[in-house]
Amino acid sequence: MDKKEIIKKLGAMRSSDPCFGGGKIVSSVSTEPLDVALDAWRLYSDVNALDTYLFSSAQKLEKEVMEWLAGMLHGSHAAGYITTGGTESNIAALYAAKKMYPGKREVIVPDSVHYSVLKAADLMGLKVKKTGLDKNFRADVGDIEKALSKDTLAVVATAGTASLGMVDPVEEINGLCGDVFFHVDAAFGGFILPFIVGRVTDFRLDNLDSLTIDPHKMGCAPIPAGALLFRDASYLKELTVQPAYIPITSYTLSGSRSAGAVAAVWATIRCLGLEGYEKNARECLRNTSLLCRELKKVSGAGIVTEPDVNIVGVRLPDIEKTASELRKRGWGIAVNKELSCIRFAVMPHVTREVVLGFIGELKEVLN
Ligand code: 0PR
Repeated sequence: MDKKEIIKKLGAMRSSDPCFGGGKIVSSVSTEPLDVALDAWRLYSDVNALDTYLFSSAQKLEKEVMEWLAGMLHGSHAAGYITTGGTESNIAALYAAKKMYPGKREVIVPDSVHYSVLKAADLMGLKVKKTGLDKNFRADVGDIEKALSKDTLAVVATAGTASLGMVDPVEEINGLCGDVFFHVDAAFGGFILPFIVGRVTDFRLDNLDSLTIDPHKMGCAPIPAGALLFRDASYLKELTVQPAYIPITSYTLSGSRSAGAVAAVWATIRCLGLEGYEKNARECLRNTSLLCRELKKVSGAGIVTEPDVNIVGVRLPDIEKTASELRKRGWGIAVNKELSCIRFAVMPHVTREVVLGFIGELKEVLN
């Protein structure tokens, strides 16, 4: 095939699926990446971030990204690396915990934990102790306290749950974690919570060991780009391997890593800056409140609970049928079978107009 034909074919394939710019994808926690990030990616597309002895500029970019994230998360000594996403970060966090406390085997997780944490425990042969949620779907702290034992390796809390956008009471959980590894999964909430006054979900928590935050979600970077931060660099030492045949020191879970992803995150952060992220967060939270308010006015519809961040569990009458009608109208939505609601993520491409458009079409479908 010649090059033009290849691209034409790909263009046709791609256009058969929806795009974020169209606004109607409301079930996804991704968004449209910036052009500058795609240019940055191309510049580093042939670079393996693992080969630090060859490509020191990629290492420098990654260091700068981590310093920037550490600054936003109040981790004056925090250190970490760019991963492929929340799943890898959560696995690597528990791997570090296991290395640090080799004799312990139990991981305490509230019911709303992301399935990647269960995957991580399974991979490492750790025992999962599930704990309950309160009436607002946040972790029940009393339950966690009861579950702690001399065999507890780690406690995982979530700052922005995947289904309902809830933030576990991490300050109280922090108080229980003096002797155990404490990981916060802020894969989704990490770029929103720093801008909500009064919320402390970062390294100001004195027992916090590690934190997941995903540039490829509210960080607006192209996929794949997650990040894992530890309280300080000593945790990375636990993970370090030094192969004899090549002069690298690797503490990452993956071997070869895309420096394109690193450059794209660097470019996105440089372009948006803290101010850009704050503006995004405010706008997304404003549109989340608008969505919740408007839903309550639609007969038979509503929300599962008031969310802490910009993910809403939307209740609809006759959910499967209503969801199917909305899909026919081009809405990219996903039904949460467990809670009988749809997961609505109010991402930056989900503007005020999109929210009001959704409400308008929902009313038409229900009439
Ligand atoms: N932790 C939390 C709190 C998450 O929400 C997610 C992502 C992860 C960890 C795992 O992150 P990665 O997907 O980057 O490994 N949760 C999304 C979800 O389950 C994954 C996703 C992403 C699903 C885009 C759909 C989608 O369109 O909703």
